Amino acid sequence: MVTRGFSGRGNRPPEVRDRLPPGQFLESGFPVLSAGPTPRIRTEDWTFALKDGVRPVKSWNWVEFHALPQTKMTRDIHCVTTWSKFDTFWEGVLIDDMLADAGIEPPTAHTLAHSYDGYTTNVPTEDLVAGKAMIATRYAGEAISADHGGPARLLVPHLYFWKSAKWVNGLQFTQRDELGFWELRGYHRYGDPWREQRYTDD
Ligand SMILES: Nc1nc2c(c(=O)[nH]1)N[C@H]1C(S)=C(S)[C@@H](COP(=O)(O)O)O[C@H]1N2
Ligand SMILES: [Mo]
Repeated sequence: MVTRGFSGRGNRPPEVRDRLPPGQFLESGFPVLSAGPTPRIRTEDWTFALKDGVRPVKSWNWVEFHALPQTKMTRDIHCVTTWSKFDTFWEGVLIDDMLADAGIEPPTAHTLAHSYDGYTTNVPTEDLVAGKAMIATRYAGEAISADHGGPARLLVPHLYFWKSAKWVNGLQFTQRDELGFWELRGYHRYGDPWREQRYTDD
């Protein structure tokens, strides 16, 4: 009997309670949540593009991307469907290191992430920098599986997990805060789990 009895509601040890945002429960598995079918992208076909509005800034193929500094991150993640998972371990490239390689400072305060399945999600640029977010290519020591967003997914662990776009293939800096797929469908534009910002007006 270690965490089993604590995975639902009720008695939780303080070390679990203090790490669970309001309305969340502790999940030990790793549920898959996708709005549509899983795209299968071969790494030799994969590219990632940075854009300032419509202007291309820089793009990387798989090999070029792996020549960038690689960073490890262990973080708790929180899905708006109320599961949280502790200590998930990711490896990839910090957005900071992509910007450095592109030789730019973030040009705007708003960013829209784009994915191979047409999914988008908006994140304030400041939530992507200063070591807060990465483009992850590995999970738990292995290549990220296609279901979980491989070859590469955005990881913004301090926001609800819908912000962590799977099959990500670009970041676009935008002049205004342009809403993404779920944000246009009633989910909160920011999505802070600690403030329980699930839906538009929360
Ligand atoms: N491209 C893309 N990214 C996505 C989604 C999606 O449908 N397409 N679903 C989001 C949602 S709602 C969640 S909760 C997480 C789920 O990630 P997982 O399937 O690895 O648990 O991915 C997010 N990223
Ligand atoms: Mo979700």
